[in-house]
Formats: sequence, structure tokens, C-alpha cells
Amino acid sequence: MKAQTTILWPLLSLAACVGCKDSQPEKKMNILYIMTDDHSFQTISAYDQRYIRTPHIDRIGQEGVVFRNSFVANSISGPSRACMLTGKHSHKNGFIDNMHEFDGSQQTYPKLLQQAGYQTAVVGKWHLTSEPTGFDYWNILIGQGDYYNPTFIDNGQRRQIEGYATNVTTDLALDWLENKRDAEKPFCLLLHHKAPHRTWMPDTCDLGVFDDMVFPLPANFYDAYENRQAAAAQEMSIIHDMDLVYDLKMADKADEIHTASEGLERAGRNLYNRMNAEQKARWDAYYDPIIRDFKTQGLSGNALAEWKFQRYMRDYLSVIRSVDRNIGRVLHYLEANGLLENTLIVYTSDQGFYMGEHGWFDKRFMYEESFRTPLVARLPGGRKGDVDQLVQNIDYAPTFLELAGVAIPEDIQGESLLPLLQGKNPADWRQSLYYHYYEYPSEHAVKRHYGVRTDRYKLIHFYHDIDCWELYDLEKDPTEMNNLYADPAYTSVQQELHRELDRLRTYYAVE
Ligand SMILES: [Ca+2]
Repeated sequence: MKAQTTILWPLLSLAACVGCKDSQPEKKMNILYIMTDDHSFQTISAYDQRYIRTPHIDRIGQEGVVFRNSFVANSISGPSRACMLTGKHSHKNGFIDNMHEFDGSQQTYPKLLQQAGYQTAVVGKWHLTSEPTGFDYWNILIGQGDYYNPTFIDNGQRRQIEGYATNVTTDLALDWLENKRDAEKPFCLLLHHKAPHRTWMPDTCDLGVFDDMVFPLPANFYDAYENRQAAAAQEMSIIHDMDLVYDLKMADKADEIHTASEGLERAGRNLYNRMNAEQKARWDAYYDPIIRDFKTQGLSGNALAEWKFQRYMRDYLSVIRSVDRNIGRVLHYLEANGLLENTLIVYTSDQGFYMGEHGWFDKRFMYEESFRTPLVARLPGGRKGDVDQLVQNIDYAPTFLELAGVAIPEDIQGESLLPLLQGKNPADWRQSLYYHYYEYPSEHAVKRHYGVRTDRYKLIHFYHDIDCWELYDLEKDPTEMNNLYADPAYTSVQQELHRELDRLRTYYAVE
């Protein structure tokens, strides 16, 4: 599957070709890799039309492919990004959780592309602690970054930029494309948004746009986590862990609303205080009446939980609206500048997210909502339609390398998606995926776990301070409520999954 195919894009200048066919200069395909942070596939209309329309993200999929079975190797920001940069699972790239620092001296695909003559750039969220390596240009947010008036590190220099993060990050990317790159070289641009990461602060122009909608509660919103010990132990529930001030913007001027976490409450007020006077005026015009109404209602129990869910959905979707609009700006730029037909465009997220399923927000678990991640890609001249094969974020690095005609190093663990993008269906494509999450003990209290997923089944082992196995039949139980590990009817399935998990751990050299 790692056979090399070089896609070469002939220069459009006819003058350059006259009489010199044999020595005709050839230009490689550009790569635009757009990624957001915590964008659930449930909130992209190419995947799910219950909540929002995302015409610009959908366009990438309509003119290219929608990966229907796209997953991550480790469902948390920094580690997921390290898997993508290296094409290797966490235990091989070393960045197993967000408390680590990424070893930037190791092999990454931007470095290999740079060596092959590509101009490389990363703009927006980085979150790998160490400074970017392998980029001609980098202009990154600090840590998670801020939604309002964010500070960027511009090739080493800190600079605060007035505005809303998704707009500003897009501006920086377009500025690099227009003014800063060498147009004679192919480019690889990583446009990585901070949005829609917690605390889902909308742009002022998007405040209130979803207020007419009432979102149905997921059927398992009040999940009791029966027979699932790790799920019962988490601290990422909308009911108990979503903070009224930090997450839901109830920072009242009278300072009467207080929450269980002084730290989160203070952080919430600090986020508000980052805004300038004009931004605050628009923000207050929207949120002050909501805060007043909230105080009047005096909600508790399920009524409070459901109020929080509705607020969460409205804020989150408003942030997505800005993401999609800004992707539209980028597509328009490419089209207007003749770049649409020689650029691979990829849109993904660093992992999926819970929109109230199991009562949760956040990610981390190997359950479907956070193990899956959206992935749409548009390859000029390539396949149009759905791709059903199991793909994972370790596959992006070898895909970009193969597209650029760079030999894929033997130690890369992912598989190039280029054949799938070109419309082929390799007979020997992988039949199962390996996953490993390490960040415990930590915020949200999700236990360490690893597992295997096939097209129908999933086996998970939670370990560290517990020792629990879970098995799901995704065909009969797509929302993973029924742990079948001890069910005698699934004994042979269980044994087969154990064998497959052992095989994968050997194949990926897990120690
Ligand atoms: Ca994330």
C-alpha cells in the first residue's frame, strides 16, 4: 500500500511548453490542510443534518470525498496533532498526553515536504508545547489560544491581534498565500483553527442565530452508565461538570452567580475581560438578558441540565457558523486565484466531540462520538463520493508525502489515503483500527484505555487504577449502551477481538 505514485501538475503557461516538451517544468500539487479543534461530525451537514448547515465544508466533500469511517489514534488535542505530523501512534512519537512536550527534532511530514521543495506554513492552533519545526512560516496561537483578540507567536515574536480568532487566523493564512509565499514553489499550508474548542465563544455577528431552535435531547442524555465503570467515573457531564460562568457565559455584572469551581469562574470572567469595549457592548446586548432570565428562573435538577444543554448547543453551533463562513472565504480565494485545480484541500478536526450523547461534552473516550473525526477532502481530478474504508489520522502524513512524490519512510505507521482519493479500492486495506488514550489522572477523569475497532465490533480495555473490558456490537447498539464483554453469546467475537488487538499491538510495536 505504500507504492509510490507521483502526481505532477503541468504548468499552465503554454509559452513555457512550446518546443520544450521533454524539459517542461512540472509543478506538484499544493496541499491545504484545514483543521479545527473539537469539531463533531454531528455538526457538519455532510454527515448529519439535524443541527446546522455547513455549505462550505460540505462543498469540499461534494467536489471530493466524504470519509464515512474516519477515526483518530488518540482523542485529545496535542497527541492527535503529533500523530498527524508524524504518521505514527502516540507510543512511537512520544507525545502521549498534553502534559508532554513534542520532540520537534523527530521526522515529520512538513520537514520531508520542505526538503522536497515545498513551501511549508502553519497558521493558528499548534498546541505541541515546543516551537514548530519544518515550517518556512509559522504564526501560532499560544496553547489553546483565545477567541477574542488572540496573541499569536509570529515566527518567534509575540503579537496580539484585534479581532475574532477564526477571522484573524483565516486572515493570516490568506495573507501568507497572497503576500508571503514563493509562488514558484508548491505549498503545504496547515490552517488550524482554535474553534470550536471550549468555551465556544461565538463571534459577535453570530450571537443569537440559533435561538429559534430547540434541540432534542440525545436519547442517552440521562445515561446511568450501567456496566461501564470508566464511563461512570468521568467528569465531563453537562449536568455536573459544565461550568455556568466559564462554559456558559453567565458572568453577571452583579457577581451573584457562583459555581463549584472558583478557578473556572475566574477564567470565565477573564475571557470576557479580553474583549474591547465594542465587543463587550455587543456581547452584553445578547447575554445580559439571558443572564437576567436565568436568575429569575431558579432552575435545578433536570430543568437546569436541559437549559445548559440548549445553551451549549446554541453557543457551539454559532462558533461553527463562523468556521464554515471562513472556510468559504478560503475556497473563494483559491478559486479566484486559480489554485482550486492544483490544490488538495482537506478538512478535519483533531477529534470528534459529544453533543450531549451519554450526557457529555468533551472527547477522550474510544466511544464513537470522540473516536470518530470528520474528514472531507477534495483532490482535483480525484474521486467524488463517499469512502467507507477505515481510515485514521496517522494516515494524513503518508498521504501528503505520496501526493508530493516523496518516498514514505518505512517507520511511518499510517497508510496513504491517495489510492482512496483517486477512486481506487485496495483489496488489502486495513480491517481494524488501534486506539490508545493515556491522559489520566487529569481533567475530566477519563481512565486510560486502548482498544480495537472493526467495521462492526469494538473491544476496549480501561486500565491504570481500574481493569475493565468492554465490548460493543455497533450494528445492534450504535450508541454503545450495552457492554457485551461478559455475554456468553459473544464469546467467540470476544476471543477474535482479543486476537486482533494483540495482532495490532504487535504490528504497531506497542511495548
Ligand atoms: Ca481538540
